[in-house]
Amino acid sequence: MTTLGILLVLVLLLVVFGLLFRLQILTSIFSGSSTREVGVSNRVNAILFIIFLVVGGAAFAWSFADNYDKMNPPIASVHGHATERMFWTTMIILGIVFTLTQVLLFVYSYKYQHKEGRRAFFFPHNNKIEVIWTLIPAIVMAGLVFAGWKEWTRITGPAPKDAVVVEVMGKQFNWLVRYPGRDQKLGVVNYRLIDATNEFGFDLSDQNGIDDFVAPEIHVPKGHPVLLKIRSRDVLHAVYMPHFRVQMYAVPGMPTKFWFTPTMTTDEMRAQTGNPKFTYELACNQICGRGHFAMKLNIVVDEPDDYVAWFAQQKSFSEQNPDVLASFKQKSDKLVEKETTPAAAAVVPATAKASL
Ligand SMILES: [Cu+2]
Repeated sequence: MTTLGILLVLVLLLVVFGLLFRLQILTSIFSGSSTREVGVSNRVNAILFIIFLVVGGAAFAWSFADNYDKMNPPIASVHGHATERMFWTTMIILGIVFTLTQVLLFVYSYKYQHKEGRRAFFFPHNNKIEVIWTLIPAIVMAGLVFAGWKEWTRITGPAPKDAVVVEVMGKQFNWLVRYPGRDQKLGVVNYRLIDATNEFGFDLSDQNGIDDFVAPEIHVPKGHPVLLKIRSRDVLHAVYMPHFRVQMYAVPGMPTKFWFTPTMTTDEMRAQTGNPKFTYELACNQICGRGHFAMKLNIVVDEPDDYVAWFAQQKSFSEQNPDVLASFKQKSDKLVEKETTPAAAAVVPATAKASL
């Protein structure tokens, strides 16, 4: 602590000496006993500004054009077209303002570089300019925000009643998928029940969960609304489905949702892109740990008939894991026994009293 104090005092002393030295130079300049040396670096800096503007601008344009296709995969959802339109409207307006201000910034730095004898123009205030550059951006921003808010509330509002429900749960480092069975109701899950077999934490004492099934990939029907129910088991993840323009956080302890309507089947997209291996993808886009890069899931968009056929083939979790189902049956049998045996019922309050 003492050493730190001494070091601090030394640094402060150095700063004070530096300021005194600078003060001395300034007084000598103003008293006329010394002239300020501008040197060649002034001109070099001015030229570097222009070089940076041209080279930097060209590099930006090249990287934008080169990555355009990666940033803009073909749209395969209904709302995707609206969000895309909004994105590009915002991008064009901001792009024009950004280019204009940056070009002026660098060109003026060059144009108004130091010249002997030239004095800066004193221009402290102008009401007209203040009003113009406050009102115009405020109106434009309000318009953009309003359009965004309108679209966002439409997308994130309640899903249509007949929507296909799919639950996606993020975990380090993969996605788990659960579908409600024929009853269209997802059963209760409990994180305390999670183990190597019961990865979702199915509570099979809830009848709604008996026909729920898990799937290795997401299947959805074309032209039908899909409600994604999103959860996380451990840390923050994010569901990112670029072709559907869907992105939503998967937050531990806070379920989120997103509904969308796919417009192109996987086969149609394969034909359009000319890539026979094309698959829609759900990727995690929230850095969540060392296996984050591999956190992907395939999505298959089927024709409605194919989807129905796929759905019919799926076996429920309880059917595939009779041991887990049996363990719940045992538990409930014991509970029934306890409730119906008067002796057992009498023991419970007695022990509870004793423990107090
Ligand atoms: Cu991740």
